[in-house]
Amino acid sequence: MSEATSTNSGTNANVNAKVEFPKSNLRKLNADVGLSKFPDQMRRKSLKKGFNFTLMVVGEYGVGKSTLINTIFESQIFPPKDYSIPNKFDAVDIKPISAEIVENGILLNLTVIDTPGFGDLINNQHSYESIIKCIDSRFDSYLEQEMVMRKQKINDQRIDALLYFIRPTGHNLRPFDIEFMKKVHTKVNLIPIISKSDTLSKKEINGFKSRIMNDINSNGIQIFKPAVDIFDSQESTLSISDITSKIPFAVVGSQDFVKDSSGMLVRGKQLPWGVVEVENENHNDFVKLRKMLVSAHMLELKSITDSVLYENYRSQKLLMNGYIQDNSVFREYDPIMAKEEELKRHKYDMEMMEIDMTKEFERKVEEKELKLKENEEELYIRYKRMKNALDLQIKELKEQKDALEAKYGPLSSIKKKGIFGL
Ligand SMILES: Nc1nc2c(ncn2[C@@H]2O[C@H](COP(=O)(O)OP(=O)(O)OP(=O)(O)O)[C@@H](O)[C@H]2O)c(=O)[nH]1
Ligand SMILES: [Mg+2]
Repeated sequence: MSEATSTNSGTNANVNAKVEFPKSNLRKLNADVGLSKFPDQMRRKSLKKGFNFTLMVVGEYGVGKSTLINTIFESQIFPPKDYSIPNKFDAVDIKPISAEIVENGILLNLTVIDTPGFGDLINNQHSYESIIKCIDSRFDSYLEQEMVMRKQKINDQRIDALLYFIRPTGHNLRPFDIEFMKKVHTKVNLIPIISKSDTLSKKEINGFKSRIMNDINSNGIQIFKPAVDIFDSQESTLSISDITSKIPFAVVGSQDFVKDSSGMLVRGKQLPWGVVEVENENHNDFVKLRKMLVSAHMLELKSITDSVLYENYRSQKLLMNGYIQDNSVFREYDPIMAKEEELKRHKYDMEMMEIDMTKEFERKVEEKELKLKENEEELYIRYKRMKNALDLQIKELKEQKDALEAKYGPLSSIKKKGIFGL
């Protein structure tokens, strides 16, 4: 039975009968994948109880889902598979796998939901249905818990991002891809990926990417793009536009190590014409995808899931059940109000910073003035010493002159005649 069909999706259901999603194959893994670049405040939170992130991977049989996830998290999250055994599906089998990943003391409670069978059914309508049920049932579980307990205590299993794998055909999106994306784009952060990009040339990839983006835009499909904030530094604005320019990410996944041109061992694939390196930005977009997903925008993905996607779902669900949501009651869910509060907070921080900077400036000026005064005194003492030494010299010279004049007469007459009268 699939995960979605085993859950209870009604909001009127007994809330104590909390939906428990299977946590299979929990692994504890150490990694170096960019978690430690989380902002400090999140870091402290993560150190204490861990940070939950739920990722769904969708794509046809053998498109490279498991390999890419293992490569991103540098761990054997998905065990190796025997491709000699043919797969036969009569339903999409929703399979969550959980892992605890630790990097420099940061704990990530990762859940990856695999969807074997997607796109491989005789009637692919069922492919969509199982996935939509899975997304909805996780929203429902959250909604049910939210009605009876504090937000901090909720077991949050909502899906924070959906990686949609596109085969590297080099053509266009298929009607099937478009239909699926249209069904899920308002429910989940959609991230399109061209897998196995090493099978296409750079030129083919560029053409494929622009055809995919045309299809996405002309069908009004919303995909996740990191947002540029007016308060972002120039550096972070550039980094965001660099990431965005790579969408849809054309990636290579590999857990194997091969020798690069300089003989160094790198994660990559040995091809007949050379080595394709997973983490070489000239070879593919893996680094940018991982940066977006793990180190730079994981919190943003979670926040959009919470404040936009879940909120849409929740309002619709409550409306269907005869409730009208008053957003002023749910202040934390109103994106406009949240933004205004963020602006206020930012203004306050700026004012505080200005006060601190003024104080620091005044302290520095005072320090400098004191130093100048000390220097001035030191200079005066040196001047005094030199003047005394000079006075002494003048006095000595004068005494010598007097002695000479006593012996030879006034110096003015000696000068005229010369000592020897010449
Ligand atoms: N050339 C190339 N091969 C890849 C890449 N990623 C994965 N593969 C190979 O493709 C095959 C399928 O990879 P998986 O990661 O198991 O694919 P999957 O989508 O998880 O497959 P299912 O779980 O069966 O649906 C394996 O033989 C991988 O070694 C890639 O980036 N380039
Ligand atoms: Mg797999």
